[in-house]
Amino acid sequence: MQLYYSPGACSLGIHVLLEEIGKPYELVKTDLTVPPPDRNVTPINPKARVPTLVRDDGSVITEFPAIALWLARTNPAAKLMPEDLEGEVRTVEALDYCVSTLHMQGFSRLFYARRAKTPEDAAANVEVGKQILARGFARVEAMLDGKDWLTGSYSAADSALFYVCNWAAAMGVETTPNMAAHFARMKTRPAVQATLAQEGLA
Ligand SMILES: N[C@@H](CCC(=O)N[C@@H](CS)C(=O)NCC(=O)O)C(=O)O
Repeated sequence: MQLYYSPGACSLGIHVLLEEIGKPYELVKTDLTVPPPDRNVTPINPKARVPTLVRDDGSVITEFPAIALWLARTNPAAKLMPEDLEGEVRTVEALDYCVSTLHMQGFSRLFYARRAKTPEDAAANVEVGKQILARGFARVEAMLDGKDWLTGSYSAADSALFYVCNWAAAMGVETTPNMAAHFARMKTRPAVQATLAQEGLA
């Protein structure tokens, strides 16, 4: 298997899952400052995004939730997803909230503000992103109430929350007490420590 990743990008969460699984895989570094036509991932993923996973048969999976689901289902011993349907649904629900809402609707507005046409547009974009994050963080705070992990036991959803919390820490965006505790808990996991070291983020 090969994971196309960029240090500290959302691919960090999939990298953590690969470390949790413990099977051999190869990391292919992608420079996201290179525009898509020339970006090294483009020939295998026309969306030109990371994470992109190349399976041993050469087939490619894109989109964090799909990659996480496939890794979890093909590596049941790693216990990254409950085996029962209700457990799987709740895990995907929590994971997708981190990816679709916190990342794509929240942090993306902060990242891409630089693409705005005017400084006013950029500021407005950041403001909307921050509002979405504030509402999202409150939701995650409630989801984590009385629990160590998003869905009761450790799962792929926690790796998605981890990359989001890592952005918050790097950008000085305040989270919530339960999120901060979750972030600290994640960093005690050997798989997370190995991932951070491999990406030069330790
Ligand atoms: N919906 C995608 C999002 C992937 C994504 O946004 N990746 C970012 C890095 S965090 C990326 O590759 N950005 C490159 C770009 O926007 O050109 C997923 O779930 O994997």
